[in-house]
Amino acid sequence: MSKKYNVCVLGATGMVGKEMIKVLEERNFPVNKFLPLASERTAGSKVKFQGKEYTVGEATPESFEGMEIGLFSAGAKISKIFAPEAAKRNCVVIDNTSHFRMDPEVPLVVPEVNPQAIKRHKGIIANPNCSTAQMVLPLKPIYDAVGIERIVVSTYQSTSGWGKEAVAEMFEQAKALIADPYAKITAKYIFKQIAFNLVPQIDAFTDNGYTKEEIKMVNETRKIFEDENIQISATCVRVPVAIGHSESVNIKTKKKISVAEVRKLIAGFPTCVVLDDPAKGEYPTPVECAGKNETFVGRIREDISQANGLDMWIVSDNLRRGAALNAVLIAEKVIGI
Ligand code: 3JN
Repeated sequence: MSKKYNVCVLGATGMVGKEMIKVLEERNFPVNKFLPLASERTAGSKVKFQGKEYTVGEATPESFEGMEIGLFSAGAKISKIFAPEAAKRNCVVIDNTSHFRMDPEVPLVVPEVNPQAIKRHKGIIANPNCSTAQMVLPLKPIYDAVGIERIVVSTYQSTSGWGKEAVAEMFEQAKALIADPYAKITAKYIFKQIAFNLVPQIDAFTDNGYTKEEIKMVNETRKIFEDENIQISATCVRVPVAIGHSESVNIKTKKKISVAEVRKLIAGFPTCVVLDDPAKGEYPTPVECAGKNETFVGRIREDISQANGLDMWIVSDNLRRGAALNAVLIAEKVIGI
């Protein structure tokens, strides 16, 4: 019989944690013991795995005793405390928070893009930010074929990226505004009203005017491509969509490449799908991509404003591709399947 692993999910009650459990099930990950964990705040609630109900335990350093794989998504502060405790006990942590992403000792991995980095791990492997993960996938085959000099990206990020409270807030605001267009809206989780609105702020502002989310995209993309010379500028925007992040991406390649060649390269890259037929009005939207594992690319066209410029539209399920699926794919590589 092939080996099965003791797997814990820290942050099991959150949107990403729940998706992690679903993806482990769907992919038939070889689980021996399953242990859902959370911080003090949500421990005690119930989750289901393979038809069995489990009570979510409160994470303590000892929880990781005997665990072999830990999928973490309970926030950066929790990861900071518990990831080293788990790693110390030989539980390989795949961490979905920003805490370890830029640590030179910690590989930052999208398995289809830089699987070679996994081998360097010392007990902790980082999952990129959801917006970075879905962007680097279709860019990777272009990067390998002709090089990328510069990336300018604007994101259209769904509320689930900020957690279930943000999704609920969007629906509550929408309900109030449908009942009364003049309803007074007070934003609680997202920085401003999100229903029927756009909010060009994700995470806190930094000193240079960019938000942390935007800086994450810059630094993480460079780390994953192992290329500090790529010039990157990002604008991250929250949009009133529940699941699925979209990105308008403009790149300047080092050598010229045709749109037909780009379509072929992306279509041939694992887990990427080209949905791009302007004649038929075909392109991806977040609603169509939610619940799916693939990263969808459309609107691929030559940028008419510069030499070697390309524009494209990249859409993916942020909870899956940007988080849960990416983590489970890393775990599969760690155990060698
Ligand atoms: O809002 C999104 O769409 C993505 C948000 C990600 C996020 C939110 C709060 C804290 C992160 C992240 O994954 O980078 C973090 C964090 O871990 O710092």
